[in-house]
Amino acid sequence: MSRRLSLMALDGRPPAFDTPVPVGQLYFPSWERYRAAMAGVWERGWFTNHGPLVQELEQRLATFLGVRHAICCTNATVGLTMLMRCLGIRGRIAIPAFTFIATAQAARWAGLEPVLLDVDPETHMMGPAQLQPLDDAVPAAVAGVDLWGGACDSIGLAAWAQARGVPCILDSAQAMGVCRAADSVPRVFSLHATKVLSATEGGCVATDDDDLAALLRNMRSSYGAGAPVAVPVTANGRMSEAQAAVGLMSLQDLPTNISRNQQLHAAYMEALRDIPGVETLQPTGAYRSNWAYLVCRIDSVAFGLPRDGLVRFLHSHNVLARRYFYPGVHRSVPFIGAAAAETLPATEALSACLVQLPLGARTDNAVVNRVAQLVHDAHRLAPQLRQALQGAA
Ligand code: T4K
Repeated sequence: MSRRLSLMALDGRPPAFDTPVPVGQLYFPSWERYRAAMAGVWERGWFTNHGPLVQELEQRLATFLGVRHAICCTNATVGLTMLMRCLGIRGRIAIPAFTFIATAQAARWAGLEPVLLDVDPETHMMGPAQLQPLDDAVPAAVAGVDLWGGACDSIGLAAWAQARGVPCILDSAQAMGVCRAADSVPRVFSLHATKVLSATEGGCVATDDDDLAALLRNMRSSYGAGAPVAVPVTANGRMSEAQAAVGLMSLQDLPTNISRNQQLHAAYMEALRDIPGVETLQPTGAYRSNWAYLVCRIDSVAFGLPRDGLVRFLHSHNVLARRYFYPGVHRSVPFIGAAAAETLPATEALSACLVQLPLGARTDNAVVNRVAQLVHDAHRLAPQLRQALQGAA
């Protein structure tokens, strides 16, 4: 899908937006706050290696998440890889095929073979029901993935894993600020710029397990590790002071940004309500969402255009809607053929019909209404757009 600025949109009008409107959260502190935070870093002359800001962020995140340990690292992909290595998992790990490719890539970096499973067609997440095919071929571990500001059934996944004596972990890259029923599953959050809590890049592994935390700190680097613990391999998974400074400000702003998201999400629900073939999804499985994702399911027959047609129309108006997750992991290099498409009907269907619309800092009520109006227009102009798309193909 093209991200170029268009001169003329697919319906022949000038683009609705002069500058691209992205889907990412992109909530950042003001330049003045950033400058003050960086001045402190420069004054201390301490830029990385588990400095005071990383230590403060770890403490604040542990309190916020209600866990004994929050271990900050470079990004969630590195955090997932380190977690898998520290748990000593060898062999096969069950993950959903409907996830960001990073879940599977982390497994690969950890030397594991991902077993790609389907997801629930309603929640879009893998739960214990999807693990059933593995009852007779138990993998070495299970990794659930939280999606769309919701929470997967981590208690069910953990119970399945525990009954078979294997570890369960969570890829909670998208789930910072999501409140769920308590479990004791170690998990990894992303603090990427597009996430609701951002350190520009960053990740955080959360666990109550003291031994696991010690392993993670030693594997991440020798700095800030406390007592030395033997690990199979060390990495440089450190978070810098500059990242932590942004992360601390972002954590301070998190409640405000989540409420803002919630209000914008409700505005989208209202504005998209009556468009045939468009279903706007609510987060599932959590008792409080971070409202960071606006996901619509497009029924191409009722809407008049396939999902990809809508995305191309929106891009031509500089709305950078995304097709997360297209394609499924089983159709992405290097995992092509790792699972047969017939075994993944929900993944196949979801990767063909979901679209994410902009939410977050670059969005306000006016943007929501204009984007929703464009979706209305796409439905109304569907026959004309189908022709334009065919011509452009
Ligand atoms: N597991 C799951 C379930 C995940 O969703 C992710 C990441 C991970 C694991 C791995 O976490 P990390 O290792 O990244 O910490 C984006 C994000 O890069 C990625 O973090 C996220 N999930 C994924 C779902 O989306 P891209 O490559 O599709 O999007 P990107 O970076 O092009 O940005 C999206 C939009 O935001 C674009 O229109 C451009 C705009 N943008 C982006 C950045 C970074 C800006 O305007 N400014 C910016 O600084 O992956």
